[in-house]
Amino acid sequence: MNSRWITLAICFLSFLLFESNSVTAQYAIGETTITFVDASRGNRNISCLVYYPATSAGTNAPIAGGGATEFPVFVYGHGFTIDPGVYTQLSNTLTPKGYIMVLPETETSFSPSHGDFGADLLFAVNGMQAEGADPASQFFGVIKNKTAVGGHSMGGGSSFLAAENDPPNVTTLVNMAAAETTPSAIAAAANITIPTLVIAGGEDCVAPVGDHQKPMYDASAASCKVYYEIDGAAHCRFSDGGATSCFAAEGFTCAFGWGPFLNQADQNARVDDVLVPWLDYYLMEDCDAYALVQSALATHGGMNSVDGCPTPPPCTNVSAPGVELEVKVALEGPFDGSAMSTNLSVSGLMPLSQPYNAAPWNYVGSESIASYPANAVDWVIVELRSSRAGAADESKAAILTADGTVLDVDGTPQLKFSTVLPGDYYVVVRHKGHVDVMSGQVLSLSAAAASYDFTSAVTQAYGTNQQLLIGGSACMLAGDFDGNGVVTFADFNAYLGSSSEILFYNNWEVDFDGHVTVADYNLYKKNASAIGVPEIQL
Ligand SMILES: [Ca+2]
Ligand SMILES: [Ca+2]
Repeated sequence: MNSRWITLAICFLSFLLFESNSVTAQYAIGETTITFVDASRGNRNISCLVYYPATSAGTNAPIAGGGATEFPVFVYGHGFTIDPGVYTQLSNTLTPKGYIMVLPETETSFSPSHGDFGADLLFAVNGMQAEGADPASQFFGVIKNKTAVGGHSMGGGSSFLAAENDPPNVTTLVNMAAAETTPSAIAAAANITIPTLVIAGGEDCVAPVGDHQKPMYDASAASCKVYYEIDGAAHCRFSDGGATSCFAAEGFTCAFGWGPFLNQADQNARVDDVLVPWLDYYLMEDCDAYALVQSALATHGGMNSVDGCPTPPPCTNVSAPGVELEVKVALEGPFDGSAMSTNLSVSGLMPLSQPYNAAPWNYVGSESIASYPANAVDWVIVELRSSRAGAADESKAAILTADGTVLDVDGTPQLKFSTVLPGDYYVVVRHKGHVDVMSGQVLSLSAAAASYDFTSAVTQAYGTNQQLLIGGSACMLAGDFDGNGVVTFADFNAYLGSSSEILFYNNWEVDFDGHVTVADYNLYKKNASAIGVPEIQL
């Protein structure tokens, strides 16, 4: 270890004392099998073992996250004649952290096609993305568009074939004791520029580093590549210890001149020390994790090379908080089939400060306006949530206008949420007197404004019958006078307590003519027993 590495090691060891891995989720391991069918290769069946983050352990257990969390995928190819089920050291480590492991079960014979196996790995990468987009799949909506492809031995070599020419859905290439293939993995490496981690065993007598992993690494055109050769690591111990056929061959090949060897547990742990933060960095987008890769490389001896990779601090690309959203929504009460009434602002009844600072909203925001924007209808609350049932990550009071456009208090249609990080959010719109709505889809929000239009279809609101169509526009349901998300007799009582008030601004004045009359009651009555989805109820 040269002095530079010693300095780095000391630096990172002290850093580690204060660093906690931000990927803290721990999930149970669900298992299933998926068979992808590749029509371009004669309807070839590619059966895969799949280990995924689940709410409880077991076969086909419900996926974790309630449909609101996206998980990255690691597609991993088995070694020559090795059962794909003996890599549980990887799934047992990675799946609880939120990774989906996918292991193709093809090409397990004594005469495998490396080319087909590489194509199978890539097909599984794209197949999982398709599952994420398929409403009929158990993985609908939960597949992150970040995937690692890799493998062990023959599967490692084949992973170079899969990643050749940087296919669009492959984020990083990671393999262990990769063996040269036909066609050549070494040749394919020259056509790969995605970040690549080559893990090798210093005592690998089956696929010795000088003939296999080192030439692959040297040939790689990756923008960031790491060669991690673990002292004492042997070929077959890159499995969970169950690779029986591999161990038989290894025992014969390595009888003389090799060793001493790391034991199974230590070898697996050395792999994890670099593999886990590498995947956390590239697939979980945990910026801090790259420093852990470097500290592990510096701490563990062996022959390591790093080329072109980020140097600390690697987090200059950390997302700044702040997202923008444009939203359109319509209220049944004041909507005449083409626009909403602006009577509350025209007659000066609409307050100049947000009115949701009372129960059941208890929203404490200080939004106010000096004067009404053109065509102001009323105040609404817009919430962003990272999960459907969770609390709001950030809320804003904003001004609904006659055509459904919601304005920020600065008068522009870009609602500015200043504290949340760019990411995926559900949108909730609340209005006193109407049943609140939540977006049917999750939205990817960033500093560049995205838009969501609740009025374009009833189904833009999550759940069944959460809006009604008037003159071609989907509208929020009137009559929830107490704002709790369901229309019941309690709302009628709220109305009854103030019927016949004139020039009035309150929840039960819901057609916005400024008077509490039978017209408001009739809106309640037609929607009586409407039930908002549980996620919006207060
Ligand atoms: Ca109610
Ligand atoms: Ca009225």
